Amino acid sequence: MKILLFHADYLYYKTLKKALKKPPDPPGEAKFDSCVVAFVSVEADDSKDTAKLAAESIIEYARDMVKEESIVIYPYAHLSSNLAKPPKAHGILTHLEKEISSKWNGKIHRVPFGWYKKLEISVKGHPLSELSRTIKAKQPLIHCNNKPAYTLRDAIEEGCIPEWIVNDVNNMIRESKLASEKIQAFNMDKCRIWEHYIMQERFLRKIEKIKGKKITVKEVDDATFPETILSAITSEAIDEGYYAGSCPLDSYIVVSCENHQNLLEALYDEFTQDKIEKYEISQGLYIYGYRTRAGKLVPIGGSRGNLLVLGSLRNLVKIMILEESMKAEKEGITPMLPIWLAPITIALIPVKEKHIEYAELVSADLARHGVNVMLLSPEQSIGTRIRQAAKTWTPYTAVLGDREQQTGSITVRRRWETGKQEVLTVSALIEEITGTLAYHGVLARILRY
Ligand code: A3S
Repeated sequence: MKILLFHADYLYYKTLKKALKKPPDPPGEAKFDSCVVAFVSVEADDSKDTAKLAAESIIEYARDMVKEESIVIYPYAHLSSNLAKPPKAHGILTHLEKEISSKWNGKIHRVPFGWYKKLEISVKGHPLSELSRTIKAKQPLIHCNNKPAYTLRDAIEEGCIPEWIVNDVNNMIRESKLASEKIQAFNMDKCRIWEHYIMQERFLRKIEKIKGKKITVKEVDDATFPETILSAITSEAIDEGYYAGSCPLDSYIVVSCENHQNLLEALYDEFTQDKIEKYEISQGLYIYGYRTRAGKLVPIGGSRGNLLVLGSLRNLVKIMILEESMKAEKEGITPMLPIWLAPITIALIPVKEKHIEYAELVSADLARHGVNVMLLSPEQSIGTRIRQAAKTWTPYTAVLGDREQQTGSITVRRRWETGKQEVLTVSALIEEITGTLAYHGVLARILRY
């Protein structure tokens, strides 16, 4: 939706002639003294949600910016080349009017739609008296059936979310001070919190009933985990249509039990009547999921040995990696991601400015073979750049200097071989990496890596 906002001394209009065969509004004539005028072009992608956001924006302009009490909505089809068809545009404009009047104590008038009009306007001329706005509805947080679901209602209808969750979320928001504070603090949407407040509570109670004892929830210590890795892993999944929570209050439920599948089936009986599916993603590491009506696999848990982790895909990946790294650290091993899961496989570190060209050649060669490369140019010292690569957990780091450039080689450190480095030809390194990348487990496919 495109909006042109004016703070006017007056506006006068008179409908003269039909612009549509059957204009949905009757003809009219009116004059308004001091008022805010919003010329509005409704665009093809607009929805009632857009109208709601537009209403907020127009009210904010009138109330906070120009302190005006009267608003005039003027249908105006000249601000966009992607207009909504008249019936839809009219529907959205009437909704916009409704939204404004429900939140606005001042006057509101909507100018007739579908007419050629005589128009006179006098704009006040102060710095805020002419503004434009583009309003887009927020990005959806839940995807289902391959297309974004803009509302919880869509998601329920697609079978992505059972209705009780929505009712519980609504009650929770009404009743829980804590929840509403957290929502405000993180500017979170209802959809985003459903998992954390509702699923968690609901599942905890259910698990306690099944197991007959109290369960506590762990908070993930984000400081120990490179957030960049997590976002890279999970954003792909979100695009693919899997719900992967990205709530800053990430917490997860870890249960120690024997028959994971039975427990999950009991927990998810409200989501699916089908069997919970189980996949081995790497040795001894399993992921569980159920299919939505649209056939999408929704990951719900992961396990190693007796340990079952419940939560969003993001949490699953996170906790599995965390558990792995804690185990690794205990054994004195540097924690790392499997090479196929690491968003960036190799960091290239040219020693000096003059080595950048060689580093770019190597980088292009690696990229041609599907290897994700991060090139850290020499603005900082070599030590700083090596630490930077270590922080992002790149499995390989390579320093490129005179010797490498002259011999067409690359000096490689592997994250899992602390203190060691090896000189390799670029093609030998490519062979090593692509050999590992060729193994794509189920999780890799889910995550599209
Ligand atoms: O196109 C003829 C008139 O129908 C209305 N209209 C729209 N308004 C906003 N957004 C859209 N997508 C619209 N599609 C149709 C407008 O009233 C439009 N008329 N020349 C002016 C009237 O003064 C005009 O835009």
